[in-house]
Amino acid sequence: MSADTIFGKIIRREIPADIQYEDDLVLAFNDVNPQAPVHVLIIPKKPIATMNDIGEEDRLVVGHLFHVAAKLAAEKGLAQDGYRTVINCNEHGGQTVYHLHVHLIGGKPLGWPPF
Ligand code: D5M
Repeated sequence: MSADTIFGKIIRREIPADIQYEDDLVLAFNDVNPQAPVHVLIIPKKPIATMNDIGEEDRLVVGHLFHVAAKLAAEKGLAQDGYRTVINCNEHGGQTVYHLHVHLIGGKPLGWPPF
């Protein structure tokens, strides 16, 4: 379903990352190219390539991605002022790494719309 990506290498600890959270289903680490004071990526350990590849069997892990994002947002003091979660899909969505990931972005007022 999905070729290996740089995020697979992070999961297997073949390359370093600034890890913020880990459990048996997901891993969260700081984005290497942060767009705001807080920019964390939350990924499933299962290598789902894009939004389009989420299956029925992935409902638990996809829900968990957002639960972990909300927990990290609270831990980082973003809950009150607010923050954004984003999943980019394929070329028009601006996806560059083909391993599903939720961007958690915050710590400053964010512009909208994003284009
Ligand atoms: O977002 C892919 C994101 O992944 C982009 O914001 C940069 C980030 N990235 C790429 N390589 C790394 C490593 N090695 N560590 C941390 N973050 C990384 P997309 O939604 O696909 O455009």
